[in-house]
Amino acid sequence: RTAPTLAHEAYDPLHARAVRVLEENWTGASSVPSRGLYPHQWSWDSAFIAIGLRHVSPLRAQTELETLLAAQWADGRIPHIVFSPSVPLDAYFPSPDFWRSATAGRAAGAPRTAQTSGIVQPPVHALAAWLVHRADPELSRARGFLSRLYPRLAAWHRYLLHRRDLGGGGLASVVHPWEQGMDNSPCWDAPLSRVRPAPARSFRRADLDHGAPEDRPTDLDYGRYVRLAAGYRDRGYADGEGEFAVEDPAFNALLIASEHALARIARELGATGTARHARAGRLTASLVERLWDPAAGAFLCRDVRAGELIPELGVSGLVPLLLPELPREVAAALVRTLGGPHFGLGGTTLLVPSYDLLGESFDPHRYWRGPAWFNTAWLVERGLRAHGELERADALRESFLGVAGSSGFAEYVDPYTGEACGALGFGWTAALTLDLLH
Ligand code: 9WN
Repeated sequence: RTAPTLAHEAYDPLHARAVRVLEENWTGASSVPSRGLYPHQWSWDSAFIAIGLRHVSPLRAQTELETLLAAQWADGRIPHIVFSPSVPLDAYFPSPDFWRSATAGRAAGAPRTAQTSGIVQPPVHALAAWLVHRADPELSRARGFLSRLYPRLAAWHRYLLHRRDLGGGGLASVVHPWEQGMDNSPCWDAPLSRVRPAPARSFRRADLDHGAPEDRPTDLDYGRYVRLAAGYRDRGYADGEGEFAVEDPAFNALLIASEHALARIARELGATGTARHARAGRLTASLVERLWDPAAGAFLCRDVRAGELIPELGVSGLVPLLLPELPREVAAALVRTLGGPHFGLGGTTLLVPSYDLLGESFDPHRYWRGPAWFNTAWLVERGLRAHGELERADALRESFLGVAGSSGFAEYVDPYTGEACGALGFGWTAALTLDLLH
């Protein structure tokens, strides 16, 4: 169980290759999303990586989440990046000297011992913690894994549900596209267009040292990302005033799924969990009320500052399928949308594209503006299964495994051809491959 290397299942080469990727990305107490492009610990990457690691080393899976949560801020936020002190400053932008967590984040309770960013990422953590626990309950209990994590996860959800309810309707808002995790999705184009970009000469992008420029966000996107992040930092990371605030369906669906997981964790620890399940139910109702668009057959993002829904179809609007308690007609419509002309699943596409195939901004290679990603495919696969769509789930699983293997565990792929884009040997692609193999 505590062996220094991960258990291999030699009879399945895909399994062994995925294990090797996780082994290569492990740094001792956590994982990097990929060597090269992303040399630190990322929040939602770590949650997905732990979900895969639990099959080969429950101890590493627990440690992955513990390391991330050790960098939690006193106000409850889990930072989107925990920086590795041994990596040179210019290896990734924005680096610790941009975020200045220890000084700018002091009022919000940034940790003294770790350097972090000041924004967050989707709350997959309680779901991951529960799945990791279940992989080896004995080890988990012996190490007090859940009892140590529970208060931190509860504080994290409290932060999102209170400080981040910027729209006043019960849902959490993201204040930066990096927080939602689908950085340059066309869903952000309208709210971002109001942000005056920081001058290109005021920062140096490190991502272009590793990624093809045509597969990455543009310089104009980066100018806006920098302006928003610097503004947030200069306000001491206080929530409420920023010019960008969006309620996103995937972010909130993951919060709801994690709230259910937290209820299960509470039960495991001797409480009832009833209040948390009830809260998750109320959040699901708010999600449908505020973000469901019956005409689109999908959930949309709400631009909180403009007070309107954003008329763009992204994979984020399909992720709520993950929630088993979704009204039946909503789930049925989501399944139709997935297989229809906008996402083409089971027809023209191999995996779920990140954005509407028929949308004006669709680009099969540019990051979150069309390519298919493996974490969203995994979430949709789970959703199909939760709603009894077993054949579609099986087909998506097969396709996921085929493309993950043939692409070298790519960060993202062309949704039509499966051609690899971005980094290879990408952590969550390998981890979720393992999860689907088990
Ligand atoms: C900014 C690490 C992260 C993922 C995000 C993905 C990308 C970072 C970047 O990489 O974002 O956080 O530099 O582009 O969009 O989802 O967590 O893999």
